[in-house]
Amino acid sequence: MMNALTPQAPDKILALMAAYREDPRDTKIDLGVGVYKDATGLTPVMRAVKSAERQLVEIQDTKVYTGLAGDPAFAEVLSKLVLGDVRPTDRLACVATPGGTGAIRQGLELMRMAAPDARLWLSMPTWPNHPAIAKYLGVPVSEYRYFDAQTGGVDFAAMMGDLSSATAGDVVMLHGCCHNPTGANLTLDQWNDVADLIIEKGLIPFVDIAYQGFGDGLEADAKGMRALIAKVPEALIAASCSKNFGIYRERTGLLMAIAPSADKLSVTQGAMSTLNRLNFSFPPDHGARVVQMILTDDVLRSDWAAELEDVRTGMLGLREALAAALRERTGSDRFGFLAAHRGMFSLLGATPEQVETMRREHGIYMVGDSRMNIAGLNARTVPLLADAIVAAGV
Ligand code: PLP
Ligand code: TYF
Repeated sequence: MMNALTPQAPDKILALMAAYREDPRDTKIDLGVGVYKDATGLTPVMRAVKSAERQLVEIQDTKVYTGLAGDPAFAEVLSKLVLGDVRPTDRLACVATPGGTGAIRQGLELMRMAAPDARLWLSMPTWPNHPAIAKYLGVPVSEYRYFDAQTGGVDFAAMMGDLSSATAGDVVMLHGCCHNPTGANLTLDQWNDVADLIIEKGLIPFVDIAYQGFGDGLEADAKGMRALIAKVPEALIAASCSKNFGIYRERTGLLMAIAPSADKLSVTQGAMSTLNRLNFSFPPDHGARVVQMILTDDVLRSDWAAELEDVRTGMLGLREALAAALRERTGSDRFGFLAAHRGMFSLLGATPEQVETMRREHGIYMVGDSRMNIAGLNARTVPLLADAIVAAGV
């Protein structure tokens, strides 16, 4: 059997992580994988997570299976955090999943089960796992233009133009906030326009939200998505707790499906629970329980929100410092988009050769498409990166 296997294309982001680790230079700078790092380069366990975990060890008296959908208390609090006051209680089906990736996978499985001929529309560019999972599942993919390399912003006219050729029943993947890899995001007005197009064309939105709290704040980051959800009859939402709770390896995510009417809730929930059973039976519970404890305890919740806010403002400060350092060196505002972007990532706009030069000459590791993880910087390395960008002729 194994004789028939052929080599699989490696995940470029994860391959870069390995290359960074093997580089012996102590001056190297890691702007690769999307993991938050503090000014000393560490990814600490958040205070509220540590505290909830300590309590959990004391109070947990069984580790028997949860339900196929995971703990309903987790789904309730996380769906409230994501959807806020547009959460449609009588139409909302949820399953806990292994991370946001698991939620995307289960959402695409649901799409394939319900509408095998529907196309999935992905932004160009997007997180590489979106097309990879869709392709593996045999879900047909179309791309819509999204990023304007000239301005570093969203090419909204092109996006709307491309989406207007989608067919009723097609699914449109949207990044809820902090677009990966570009860092360029829709305005609230643009979210509303996308919602109107989705309704007019009979499309189904699938929102991937993996960075709530990393852009403009927990509530602000959800605003556009909520405006969309308030309008559309059906939707899928994949939420990840990996980044905003810093619990990457606990694999904590939630797939939410908004059914078109309350009488379709039970069949939707049943399909989602069955898909969990067919893929892994019960979802991981530890991270979900920690998140649920934090979100339902006033002290833990405010401490978590405060620490997340420090993470967010720290990244914003680095963005501004980098844009300023480049303004100083180039005498232009050509890189001003770096300060306007939100989240962990920005697409710098360097060629693959320039990315390679920066890696070889300066030990700076960014993804080949010139995606930089802003959290990989600190006050000392911002000027080094600005020098390298200018030296590489970006
Ligand atoms: N979606 C996007 C756009 C991401 O960048 C990530 C990565 O963190 C995820 C989803 C899901 O991550 P995880 O499976 O670690 O929760
Ligand atoms: O884009 C990133 O860097 C993060 C982390 O297969 C990640 O989303 C990268 C690749 C992958 C899973 C997670």
